[in-house]
Parts: sequence; C-alpha cells; structure tokens
Amino acid sequence: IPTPSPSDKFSFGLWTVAYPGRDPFGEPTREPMDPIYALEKLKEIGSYGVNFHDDDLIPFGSDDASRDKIIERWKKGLADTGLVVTTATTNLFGHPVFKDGGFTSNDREIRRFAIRKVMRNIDLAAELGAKVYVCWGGREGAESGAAKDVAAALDRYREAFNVLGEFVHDKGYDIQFAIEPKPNEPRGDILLPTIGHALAFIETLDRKEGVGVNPEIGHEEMAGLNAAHGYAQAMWQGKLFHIDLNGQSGPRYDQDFRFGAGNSRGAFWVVDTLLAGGYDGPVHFDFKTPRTEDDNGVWVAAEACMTNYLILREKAIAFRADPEVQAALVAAKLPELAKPTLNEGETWSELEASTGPSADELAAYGAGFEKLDQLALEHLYGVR
Ligand code: XYL
Repeated sequence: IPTPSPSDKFSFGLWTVAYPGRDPFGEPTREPMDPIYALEKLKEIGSYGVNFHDDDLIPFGSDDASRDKIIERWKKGLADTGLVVTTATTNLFGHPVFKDGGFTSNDREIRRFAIRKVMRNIDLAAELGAKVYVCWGGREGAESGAAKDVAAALDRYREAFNVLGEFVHDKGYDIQFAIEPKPNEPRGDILLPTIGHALAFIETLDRKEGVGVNPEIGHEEMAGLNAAHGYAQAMWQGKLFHIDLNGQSGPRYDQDFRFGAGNSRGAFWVVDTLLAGGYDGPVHFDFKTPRTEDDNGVWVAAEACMTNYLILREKAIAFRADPEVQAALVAAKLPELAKPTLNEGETWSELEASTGPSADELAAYGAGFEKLDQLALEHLYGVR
C-alpha cells in the first residue's frame, strides 16, 4: 500500500474531517472536532495542507477578541504540525442570512454583507499564505422560476468578483480565485452549475486572469457529466486552479464519498487526466465520512482518499507505460488526433479544392476503442 509524502501535496478541508454527520434527516452522530486535533491527525496521516472556511475555524458572529484568540491558536497549530494552508474559502451558505444567496441575494444589503465577509477572510487567508481562494456559491440559486432574475443575478455575481479582484490586486495579495460549480443542493438549482458555465462566466470578468475553477468530481457527476472531461477542458483553458476530489455514484444527492469510492472508473480517468495535463496544485479532498462512522472511521476514510489517489496514480502511470497500451493508442489513432487537420499554411480554399477518400472508404475501419478501454480496465482491476 503506497504512503503519502509532502511532495504529493495532499490537502483536506477542515470541514471534511470535522463533518459531524448532520444530514437533512438526522442529528450529528459525532462530537464537534477541535481544529487543532484535526491538524494533528491530518499531519499524522500524511497530509501536506489544509483548507478552511472562515466559519469552520471561527464561529459565525465571534467578537474580535475571541476571533484573535482562535487565530493565534490556529497559527500555533500550523507551526507545530508544519501543515500548509494551501487554500481558504468563505461560508456564504450556513447562516440564515444567506438563505437566498450571498453575492446574488435579491437583498442588496445581504450582498454587501457577503462581500465584506469574503474580504475579511481573504485578509486572513493571505496572512496564512493561502494561494487559492475557493468560491462555492452554494446558495446562489433558486427553487422557483420568478424568484431569481438570472441575468441580473449574473450581473451581481460578476460585480462581486470584479470587486474582489480589485481588492486582491490593491492589497497586493498573491491569491487566485477558484470558482466551484455545483448543479443543485442545497438550492433547487444553483447558478454556475457546471465547469462549462463557470469557464464562460469567468471570461466576462475584469480580472479574469486571476479567476479559475475548482471542479469537484461529485458535483460534475451529479449533473451526469464526465468529470475527467471537465478537468481536461479546464486545464486546456489554463483555468484549473484547484481540485476537489471525492466519490459519487451517479446523479443523485451530493454523496461526498471518500476519493476512489463510488465511480472508481471515473476516478481513474480523473487521475490520468490530471497527470496528462501536468496539474501541480494541491491534491485536495472534499469528502464527508458517512454518519455511520466514529472518529476512527473519519481517519480511515481520510487516509483512504490519499491511498486511493496513490493507487490510481500508479495504475494510470503503468497504463500509459504499457507497450500494449501504446500500440493500442496508435491503432486507435490517438497520435493522429494530435495532428492539425489542415497542412501547415493550407487555406480553406485549398482544403475545399482538395479530394480524399470517399465517405464509404473512410467509414470502413474499426476504432479500436474497446481494446484500449479493456486494457485500461485490466490495469484498474489489477490484473496487469
Ligand atoms: C459543498 C462544497 C463545499 C466547497 C467549499 O458541496 O463542496 O464544501 O468545497 O465551500
């Protein structure tokens, strides 16, 4: 069984390991977790970094003196464990004030409150050295049609990112934003529901170079999408600033299984895609241990996220290095896809005037994809 090392850059959300097991139908099954205990255990299992929402660490509404005390203790915990704050984020979904969203609430004062809350935590994130600021707009959405003017809400969403981009720039912070798409839950429908929506939205921002995406496997799969394809496109557009790895079994509620559970074949292709694209940011897990487990189960699940990543990484590397796979890739014309369709310097009119084989002649081939995919499955199933 492979073991993690700091160079793997594994990181966890504080809220992931500290999830006490509350769900819409039941009370928490685990005790609240002390953040310092979380740091110590993360260190013990081999994590490199940690990520937190403001409210994970500092209870909403804490006065300045208590806030300062909590931050001092957190800093000491970080120094003692050597864990790196890779990322931070804002909770704009928990308190009732955000019931209709933060940046896109119909209520203007709530929008102003939300942006102030984010700025305050970006100051802390910068102080702690975070390089990525995740923005998951969990409550930005609606349950019914007329409740949200989507165009106006997108104007306000853009306005919020423009203000925050200005803020980070003026303060001289070395921080990039990563928008996290999700199709639904907790809202009936959430704005920026997929990677594609988020990428298109980012193009409208004033400081778009500082904004990318933080795709979560489960969120894409909730929308019935191929997460690996989404990660690939985000990298292709230079926008994969952060990742949330976890497990999901098809389009249903947000299961947040440990990485590698749920759709394990999809997980294999996500890892293969990240390696192919050269993703080198934190390998971050956003999972929730099922409420059936006790504290021990939480750490079993957390460690398993890293173990499963390392196993899949080994398998993906072995798959790509296998001579049979390399031959199958050639047979399946993958190298040909990498070749431009037009010759160098060729114009559309030259293409138009050119001739080639007939459609029937061109159609007379087998793609060889089944062979290729079977090789992948044999690697994944551990028989190669
Ligand atoms: C919930 C989301 C959040 C974000 C951070 O589905 O995954 O935990 O990752 O706000």
